[in-house]
Amino acid sequence: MNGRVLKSTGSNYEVLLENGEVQDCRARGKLRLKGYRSTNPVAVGDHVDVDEVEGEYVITNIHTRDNHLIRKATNLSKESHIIAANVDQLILLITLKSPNTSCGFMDRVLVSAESYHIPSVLVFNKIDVLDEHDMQRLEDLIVLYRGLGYTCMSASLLEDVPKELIALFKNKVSLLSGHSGVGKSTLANILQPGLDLKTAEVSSSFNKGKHTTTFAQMYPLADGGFIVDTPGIKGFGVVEVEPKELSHYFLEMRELLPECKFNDCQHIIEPGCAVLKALGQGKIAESRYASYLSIYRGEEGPYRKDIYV
Ligand SMILES: Nc1nc2c(ncn2[C@@H]2O[C@H](COP(=O)(O)OP(=O)(O)O)[C@@H](O)[C@H]2O)c(=O)[nH]1
Ligand SMILES: [Mg+2]
Ligand SMILES: [Zn+2]
Repeated sequence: MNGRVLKSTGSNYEVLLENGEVQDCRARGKLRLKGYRSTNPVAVGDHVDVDEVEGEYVITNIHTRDNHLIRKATNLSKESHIIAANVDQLILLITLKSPNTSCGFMDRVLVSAESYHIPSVLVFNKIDVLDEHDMQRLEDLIVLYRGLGYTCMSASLLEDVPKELIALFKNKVSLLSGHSGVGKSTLANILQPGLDLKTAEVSSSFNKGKHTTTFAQMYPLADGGFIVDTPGIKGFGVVEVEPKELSHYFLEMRELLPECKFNDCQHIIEPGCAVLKALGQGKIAESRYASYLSIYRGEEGPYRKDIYV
């Protein structure tokens, strides 16, 4: 039988089977997808084969993953923990007021998602609280990020919810990301009344240094699709990308890379750099290049504490 892992608690898995039942499963010993050195063999979002033997359900096979979110088990460890697999999209909620989301934060999340091969959609919320000046900033940002190829939309979730926003989630596995207070819980509740994402609550205790052992979980939406909740995991924004690879995850830089004079160009001071040339011509936004430099130099910024999925 085919199934989809909804929840993992270390050694037991909740799997949605193709017949619509949710069953507790264990994984067959030594089950492991080739090429992974993770502490957990089976991850939330995995497509699996399940066998039923005398009322016991056993995961016998993991299908190849389209993508996966991964964290190092500890800073020193080579082993990693797979947070979730086969995520279709990241929905990044942004507010320009209460709270303000900086370009630096947005770019960190986008680069992070890009490095996991997860497409992102930008949703600007709380437009009801914006004045004329903020509205201009909003328009500029939408022009910038649409120009990069990202889908952008704006909303005021308390007033009315755009149909296109709801439609985004249909039959997709989505991660909701954004600062605390941007409206993640509000949106989750609109999509699935009663859905209580743990993200914010656990994340705030996480910030106080408490250890949390809560596991990621995938919640089915009534209209089809899933939201992945990753309590306590600041999986986005803390970019785990080698500095020399970083420009691959800035969409406007990626296409210029073959034009840099040096193969190993880092786009900082090198002669014949196509990125610096495009920056000088105004073809790359200064805010984007500033984000590039900030991530490249390993600056986390004061907003780091609020970062979570
Ligand atoms: N003015 C305004 N407030 C909103 C909007 N969407 C959500 N809020 C409010 O913003 C606060 C934070 O929302 P919440 O969903 O808890 O954010 P979360 O921390 O990202 O989960 C709540 O008081 C919401 O009612 C909106 O479009 N406009
Ligand atoms: Mg919340
Ligand atoms: Zn260059």
